[in-house]
Amino acid sequence: MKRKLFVVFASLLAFSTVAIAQRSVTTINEAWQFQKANATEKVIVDIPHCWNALDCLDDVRGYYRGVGVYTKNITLNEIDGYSYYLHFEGANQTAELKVNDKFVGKHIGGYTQFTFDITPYINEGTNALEVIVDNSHNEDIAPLSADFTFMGGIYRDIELIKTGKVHLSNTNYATNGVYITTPEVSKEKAVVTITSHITNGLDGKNQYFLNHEILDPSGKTVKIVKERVKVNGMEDDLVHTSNLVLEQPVLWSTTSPNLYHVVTTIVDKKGNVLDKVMNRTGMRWFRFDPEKGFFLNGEHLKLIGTSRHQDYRERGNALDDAIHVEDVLTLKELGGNFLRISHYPQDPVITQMCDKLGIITSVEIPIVNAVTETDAFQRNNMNMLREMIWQDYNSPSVCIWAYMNEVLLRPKYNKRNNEEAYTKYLNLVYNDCKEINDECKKLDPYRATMLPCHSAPDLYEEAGVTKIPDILGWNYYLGWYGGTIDDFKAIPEYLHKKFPDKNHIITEYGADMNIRLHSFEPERFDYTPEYGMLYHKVYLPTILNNDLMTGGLVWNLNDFLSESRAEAEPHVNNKGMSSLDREHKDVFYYYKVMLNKNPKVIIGGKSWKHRGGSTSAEGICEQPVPVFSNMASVELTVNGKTLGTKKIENGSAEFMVPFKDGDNYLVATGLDGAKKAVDYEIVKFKGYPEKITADFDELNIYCGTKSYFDDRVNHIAWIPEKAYAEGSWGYIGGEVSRPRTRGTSSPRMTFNAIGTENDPLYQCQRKNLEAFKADVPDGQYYVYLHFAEWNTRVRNEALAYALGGGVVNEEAKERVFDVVINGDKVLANYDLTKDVGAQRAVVKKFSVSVTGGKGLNVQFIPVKGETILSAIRIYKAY
Ligand code: GCB
Ligand code: CA
Repeated sequence: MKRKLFVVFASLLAFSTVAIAQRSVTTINEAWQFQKANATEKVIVDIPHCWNALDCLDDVRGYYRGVGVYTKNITLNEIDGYSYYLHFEGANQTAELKVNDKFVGKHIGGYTQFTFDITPYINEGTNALEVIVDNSHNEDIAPLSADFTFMGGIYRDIELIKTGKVHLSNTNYATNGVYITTPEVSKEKAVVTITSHITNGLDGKNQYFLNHEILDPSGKTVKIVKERVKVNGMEDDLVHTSNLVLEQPVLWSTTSPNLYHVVTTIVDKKGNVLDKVMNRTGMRWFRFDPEKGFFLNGEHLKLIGTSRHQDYRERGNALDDAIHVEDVLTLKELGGNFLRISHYPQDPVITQMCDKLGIITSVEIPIVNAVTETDAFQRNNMNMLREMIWQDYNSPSVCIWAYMNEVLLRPKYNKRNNEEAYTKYLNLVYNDCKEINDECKKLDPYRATMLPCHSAPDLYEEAGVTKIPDILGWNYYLGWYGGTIDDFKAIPEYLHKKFPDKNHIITEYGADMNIRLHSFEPERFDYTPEYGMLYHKVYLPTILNNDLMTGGLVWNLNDFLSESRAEAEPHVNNKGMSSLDREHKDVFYYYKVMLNKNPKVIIGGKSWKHRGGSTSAEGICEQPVPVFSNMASVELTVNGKTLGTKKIENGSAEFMVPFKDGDNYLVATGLDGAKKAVDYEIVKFKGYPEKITADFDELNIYCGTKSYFDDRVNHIAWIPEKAYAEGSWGYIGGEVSRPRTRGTSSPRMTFNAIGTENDPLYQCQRKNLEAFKADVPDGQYYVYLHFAEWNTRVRNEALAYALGGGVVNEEAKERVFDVVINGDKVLANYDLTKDVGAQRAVVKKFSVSVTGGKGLNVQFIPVKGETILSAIRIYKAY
């Protein structure tokens, strides 16, 4: 029998060289004409294209949500005997295709792939394509609201698929028509089921061979299945299932991500190969145990990783494959073994990469925060669900289908004033949830389901939805939006006790960390990576060390765009381990040493590009520097001098480093028995002498804060204020402005400072100050005063996510003051709101001659209300 199969296959190979009408797939991304509905002119764009790439970051509230039309002519030279399809990897959020002015079809949903059959609409020669995309808010399409920006455009590749008339289906949920599953896998054998969908575009019944050739991870053919299939004339979707068994399968795991390839061909009676596609699969089994967690191929595995959004600075959602690929490589480098593909299905290269690298995944449909009480809404959800499942069905990395992120975050009704509507709404959520979960189980009984909830277990229990999925996901931000960091330590036991028969995954945890801010006295809402570090240093060990917690996922792999946010980086959520353009923050290195086994030592502070501090008479400024390592101890030398050896605890040791102005050479040596690992770093440090000397050059002071600001725009190291002392510099009088929050106060105001990218600089201020003095030598100076009026009558859109932590907007109070520099009134009756309006960054530059050894004295004299100052730069011209 085996021999016979081999002979058949050999002849099949021989024939494949004279194959007719083989499939070809080509991207058609270049040179589309694009026009927004309100625009008068067309522009030429390339796909991937996102029309919100820039307006999602600008100072104007909102971003374009509407229609965008893409047109392009393509030339088709072989029409007879072929079928043509257009495959879209994704367009947000509805897309209607016209070919030669005729309506072909419409797709709903911004995150799943879709394919249209254009064969009936084309002719030999030039064909006009028109794609009408619309990202307007639509009550019937999820997501309705969320903490990310719903950017429009054809933001993933478009492909033209050409096949013969008899081929594997292209229109079955935009896949290539072959679905592979492994219902039963063990070390001894794997049961593999392959379901094929065949399209016959010819008249008349016919008989073909459907062949599956299975290649093991080394590329060796281990099985050939040859089946006879009979298709009717113009048969659209013939379904054929093949079952096979592989002996001693090579297993797929996170450490050895071995992939099998399945080559599927349709062959006619003469042996001509009519169509051929390749798919991947992996042999693995897994289970979730509520007491013990997750098991892959019988071995326990703590699921650790991150969630991920799909955007990038100034590209919006339109990323080339390379960045998607890089993101998954980054997660692997981190030591993560899990990616939560949230809150929607992403570019197909994402799951491909996870399969290749051995990263377990969950994929979810984009229902977020709320549901609409229409049938259309749920029908769209169900369709997206089927698209998601079939499009990633063959992916061995996908172990979980997820749905409904924090669906009860914004219930439409209030229990107290409208109990009836509230109960009805909760029932609807329950029914929708149940229908989705049932469908997952029906289409794919071999994967688990997960419902990611916000930190209100009682509410989800009340709605009954906690009973539905296999896994409960929980998004916890204790120590950020509310509570304390340490409160999280009790959460694993708490959840297990409350829902003992479920597995629990912390699907999100994180704190906002702006890469440009730093503090040695970190506190909540200062947006420094140092505060984030305190947070992660409690969350990660808690998750790692507790078997009741199946896994934990950092929110988020990268910073991501979120229009309604106005914080340290307006329109951006800063909880990423890396920035919007993928620069790593310190927490990234903490995870890297904690999650990797091979010896590593990494000096922290790598992302602090413009670092500075106030230097002593000896020209030294001592600042703490963390060194991350998974070794026993670490030694740090600075400029050739050792700072001693320290024990590594919880992944790091901290050294007080005596920085001097200029380049500082840091070398860290990790030690662990005979093992050694090294890292080095050159830190360019800007020293601002505390005692001002004759060679004074410049001073850049950030007021009303203990934070440092790394100014990436002007390449300035801003250092925190201090009180004035003779021979030195500093403020006189006043206090730090701490905006009120619900319950407490915040170290900075959160708002978009209009007219600047250096928003953080304007989000702190010293108020009621009398003066800023600097005992500078005689000479000609520029003095730059930075401020912004925080308070405005226009309220920022209430942030759904600022659960208890949000700054409370104060009513605008009148504020008028004079500024007097060395006796000259340089600003009289200055009123920021009157001058430029509230929430706008203002820099007033003054040219000052300092003579007679008097130094600089910048006085702030109130006329009405408080005086303020956010930052001051003093620069000696000559
Ligand atoms: C959440 C949401 C996520 C937000 C995150 C945050 O719970 O699921 O979409 O981005 O919190 O940062 O607030
Ligand atoms: Ca701004």
